[in-house]
Amino acid sequence: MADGAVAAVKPAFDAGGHVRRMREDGYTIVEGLMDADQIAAFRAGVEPLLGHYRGRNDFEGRTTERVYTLVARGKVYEQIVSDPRLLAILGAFLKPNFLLSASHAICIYPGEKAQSLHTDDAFYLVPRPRPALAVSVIGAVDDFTAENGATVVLPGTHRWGADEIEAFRDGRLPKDKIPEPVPLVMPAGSIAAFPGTLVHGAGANRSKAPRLGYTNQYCEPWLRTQENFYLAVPRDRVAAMAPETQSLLGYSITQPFLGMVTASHPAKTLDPGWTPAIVRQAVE
Ligand SMILES: O=C(O)CCC(=O)C(=O)O
Repeated sequence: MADGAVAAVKPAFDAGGHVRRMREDGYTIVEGLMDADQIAAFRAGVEPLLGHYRGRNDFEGRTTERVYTLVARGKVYEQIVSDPRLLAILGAFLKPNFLLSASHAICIYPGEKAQSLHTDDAFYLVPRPRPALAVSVIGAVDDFTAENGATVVLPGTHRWGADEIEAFRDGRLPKDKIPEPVPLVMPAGSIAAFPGTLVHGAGANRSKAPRLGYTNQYCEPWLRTQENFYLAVPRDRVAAMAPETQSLLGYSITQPFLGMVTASHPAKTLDPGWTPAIVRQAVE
């Protein structure tokens, strides 16, 4: 597929419309990415893991709990990471064999304050304005409301240059240059997708119930990912995943040879009995 083209998916799904909204407004919402069974499976998978930790800093959220490496914690998480509708949208922004960069559940408990507004690809030090080097997905497992901490976005800020970003961060940007914040109110099962250049953050949870959601973030295949999935996910688990998910986890080659394993394709490491060449070829 040509870079920037929109892949074909079921005719009823308007991937091109979502891509257009992301380019124009900086975000889009896809309702129904998870059905009721998937939502139930999502909850069942993370509930035993919740209730033990809190964020270690204001960014993670001190009244927020995150479950990292979500993709490898059950089938439903693999499905949502590589849903064909989502891959069609992502393929319009990122080069073939783009990677999963981060995958975690985010449970925002009542009383949590708003997360500081930020961009998700700020650590890739390529000057702005620029095309996104990453695309973020935020998914709703509970309904997202303005009261319970729905993600807040500043539409159009994906086009901001470095000067505007810095002035905004330092509180120097005139108020009339800052777009009205939009809470991403959406029903459970929906996702919001936006380029990594868009200013956004989790909202404050002023409700009486936790807000369960998740983020899956994707990046160009020539960039370092936030989570190191090669080390985090045992190879036998990767071997049992769909080829699209394996590719997202880095078991793919970016032309001409980024990602090779001792001059061979990384997917070969998923064969039973594979041993590294440096072990096989060891000289006594
Ligand atoms: O949970 C959310 O609504 C957004 C979280 C977020 O933006 C982040 O942690 O980078």
